[in-house]
Amino acid sequence: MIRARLMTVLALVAGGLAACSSASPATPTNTVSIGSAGVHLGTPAVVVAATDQNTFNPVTVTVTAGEIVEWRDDGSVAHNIIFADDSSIGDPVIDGGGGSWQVKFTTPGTYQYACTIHTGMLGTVVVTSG
Ligand SMILES: [Cu+2]
Repeated sequence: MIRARLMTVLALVAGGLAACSSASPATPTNTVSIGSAGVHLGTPAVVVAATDQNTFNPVTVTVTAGEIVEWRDDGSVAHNIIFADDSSIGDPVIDGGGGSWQVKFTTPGTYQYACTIHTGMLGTVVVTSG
């Protein structure tokens, strides 16, 4: 009985490790629709504030594949959004005073991004399969 339980635990651990090692790094290439500044794709599932304190708030957001994330800058400092795995899809500038930008994420994964204007201004979008 004890041995059977131990085997179950080991199997769960092994399964967890296998799931981790098989996950390839998420790359945004060809997985998103990009709205240029001021052009909206639709109603966002979540809005991330780019703040005058040089933070993204919330730092990490989770959406379901197909949903839209909007970045919005209601402060006075301009920011940008550059994705770690593909800088070509980023937005060069989101102006303060209500500037915004949207991305529709269509592929599950973890997408890390940064504002390259401000060192350490980082954020993550987690896209689940729903
Ligand atoms: Cu910034």
